[in-house]
Amino acid sequence: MAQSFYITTPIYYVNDVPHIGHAYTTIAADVLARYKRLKGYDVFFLTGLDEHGQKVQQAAAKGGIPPQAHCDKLAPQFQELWKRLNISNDDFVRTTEPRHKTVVQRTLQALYDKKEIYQASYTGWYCTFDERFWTEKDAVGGLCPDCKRPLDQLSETNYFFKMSKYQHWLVTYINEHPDFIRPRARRNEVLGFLQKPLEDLSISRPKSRLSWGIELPFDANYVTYVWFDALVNYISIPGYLTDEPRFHTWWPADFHLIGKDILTTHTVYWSTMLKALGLEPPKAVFAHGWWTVSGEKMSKSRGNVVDPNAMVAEFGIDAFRYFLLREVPFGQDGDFSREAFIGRINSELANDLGNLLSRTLTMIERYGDGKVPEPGEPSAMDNLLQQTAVKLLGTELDVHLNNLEFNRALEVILGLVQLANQYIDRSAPWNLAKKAEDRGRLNTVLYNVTETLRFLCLALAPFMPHAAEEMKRQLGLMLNFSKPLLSAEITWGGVLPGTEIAKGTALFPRIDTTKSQGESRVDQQQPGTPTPPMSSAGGEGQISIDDFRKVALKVGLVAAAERVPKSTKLLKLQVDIGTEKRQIVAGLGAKYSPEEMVGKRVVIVANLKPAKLMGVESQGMVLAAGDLEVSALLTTLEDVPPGSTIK
Ligand code: ME8
Repeated sequence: MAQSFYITTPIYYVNDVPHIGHAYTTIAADVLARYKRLKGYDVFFLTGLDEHGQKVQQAAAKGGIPPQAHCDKLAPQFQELWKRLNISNDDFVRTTEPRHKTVVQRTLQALYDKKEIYQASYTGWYCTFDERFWTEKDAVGGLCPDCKRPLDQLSETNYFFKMSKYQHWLVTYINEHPDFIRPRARRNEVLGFLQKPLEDLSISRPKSRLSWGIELPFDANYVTYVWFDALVNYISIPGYLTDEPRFHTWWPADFHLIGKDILTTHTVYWSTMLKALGLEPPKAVFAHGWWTVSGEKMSKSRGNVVDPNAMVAEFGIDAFRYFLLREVPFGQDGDFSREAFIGRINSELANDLGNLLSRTLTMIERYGDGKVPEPGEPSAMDNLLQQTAVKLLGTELDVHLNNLEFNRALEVILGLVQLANQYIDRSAPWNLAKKAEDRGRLNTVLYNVTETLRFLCLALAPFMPHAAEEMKRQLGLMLNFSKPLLSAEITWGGVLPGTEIAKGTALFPRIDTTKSQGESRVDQQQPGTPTPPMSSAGGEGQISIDDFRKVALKVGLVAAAERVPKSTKLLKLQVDIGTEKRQIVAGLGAKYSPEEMVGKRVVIVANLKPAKLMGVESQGMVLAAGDLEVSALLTTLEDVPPGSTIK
């Protein structure tokens, strides 16, 4: 029986639509899953959604719909995106499904019966706005570290999991299993965290405070803490307590891939929960780094959230998959910028890989009558190409992918692409074609590059499944990327002479950088001036849809307004944009009084660089009609919630 390989991603909160961060972890897991299938493993690749808890309840309330309806509305956005990105997950969990909820309740009951869970009263610092407790240490000055509002001392009775009693066991386990928490720096971080006493974990929330969750089986006044519910997905879906034989084929999981933000929950909470249940921890938890966007933290309020759908629509699925894993070593933080993305596509995918395929096919058409020729005796140069290709599929890819070094794996693949291009340049087939006595050599060269491309197809298939299929089709190859690789397939000489090629369109067309460079910068405008924020980009004063998308327009609700001292025109507004309050200085004072402005819905540019106007900071711009003087404020026809996107 084939060896099993069980890989998971975090289950993402359905508090908003998916973004590049979610796509990143999911694509990485997909590459590993595809690779392991090629290597003959039985793979179970699980992803899904975390649908309970406060964040989701709040998001639903904001949209004015019940939580389940909210989840049902957002879930397809994740499922469709994964389909679009060619994610090959074997299952998709939604934590509101009965198959998951039942297991959570049975797990809780089992722990309760084993006296691993007890009830106790807890007194702590509570933030009513954020609906959460803070520890004494966090509650500096009696203020919420998140929203800076005053905290209240609150007593609440809850259920606690006896996490503290597993502290010693966990430290020993981590020390004895160096590959359990990866990369190494994250392991040290967890060990550092475990130097302080570990507290018991509150695993319930009173329904009076939070109702959207799985009811505790032993007390109907409470719902389960969202993490105690979510983490269980990793065992509920493969069959824990419902299909034990199946469960044991998959558990312990080979990899939980996560972002570094959820390291403690996955290593400390989860391992101790499993220990209490008498189950083994996962074999490895790998925490990757964090993506910023053009040097800034990605956030809704900054309006710089990268939408994978938009990226794919503009640059293609495989270019997106490639860029994310190529740009940054997995485990380290990375920065996303269009410039870097376009740079990679143009140099590595269009110039190197795409060009290798297209020139090879052109030469086979021209010098081989559209058929792969029969090779002759190899030269030293041929041997180098052959050995490099064989080493890539035979060992290098395996080493790098088992270490989750996606960028190194792509580096060696690209190394082979570049070597093949140099091989063509040095062999100069266009010169060989001129003399009849060089015909044999010409055939050998054409065969060798085609064979190299076959190796590249196989190596690239986990990363860029569509491009690999297309390469295969154009080269006329018989390969099946969803079946385990046969040893004959990773042996040099797999392409059959006489194979008919079918040259098609370019694999990765070059992106026209002159168009992208022509984008206008929006941050040079003065906030508060009612002139349109865009300067023209093209010769005709036109901008592309992409230029326009750079401007994050939002609906804001004016919560307070006052005049800026010594100014007749400037008003200082406090504008609620859903996720936060912004102070915006606007040149509306000649037309509107501060009193008239309060309670108005306004249209604001939310991603404008903050600027000072008469010494007062302005964090955005309010839009109004008018040329030199404001003639009318822009607002919305209906009373939509603050923070609504305008597009
Ligand atoms: O934490 N860069 O869900 P979540 C890289 N439901 N990765 C990012 C990222 C960024 N800027 N932003 C998000 C939760 N991610 C819980 C998980 S699991 C039992 C429960 C990715 O929607 C990364 O994988 O906040 C991170 O760990 C995850 O999304 C958090 O997703």
